[in-house]
Amino acid sequence: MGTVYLGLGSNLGDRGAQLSAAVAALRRAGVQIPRISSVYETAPVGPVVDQPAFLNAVAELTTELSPDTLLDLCLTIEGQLGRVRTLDKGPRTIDLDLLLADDLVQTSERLELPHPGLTERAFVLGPLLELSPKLADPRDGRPLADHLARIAPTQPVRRLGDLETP
Ligand code: PH2
Ligand code: MG
Ligand code: MG
Repeated sequence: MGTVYLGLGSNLGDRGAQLSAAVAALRRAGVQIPRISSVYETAPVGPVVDQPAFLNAVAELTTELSPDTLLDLCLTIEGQLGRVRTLDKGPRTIDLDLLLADDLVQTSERLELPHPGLTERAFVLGPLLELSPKLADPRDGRPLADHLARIAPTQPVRRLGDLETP
């Protein structure tokens, strides 16, 4: 594997500290993170509307780990940072989602790439395109910027600033 884009989200506790802690834990595990987007504050999207606002960011990862092994690592880090899985799509201390892994298109039971929600979520596309504005969807070649332009009017995101990383 080469470049992976990872979505980070938090809407419980010290949201910024948890995003930073996840980045630190990935680096400790040997994952290289050359670039991280700004942090955005975003209103909840999806079926659970009545939950706190999220902080979201996207990190660019360079790793030789396979997507499945990287997913395992992300799940371990989520657990270490106190994530408790209660309500699906509900509040969480930390959420780490594999968004894109090079041009890989895969559908397996535990991992779909690109992330199935990628083109419908401004809280993902905003920070992702900040890092790499020309990215296209490997499933159909369509620029991801076209999707962001379509959904941005109904999903405002607010750029806060840089993530504090040690
Ligand atoms: N994550 C979800 C559901 N809804 N909304 C925002 N704004 N940010 C998220 O990270 C988020 C969400 C499920 O993973
Ligand atoms: Mg998610
Ligand atoms: Mg997730």
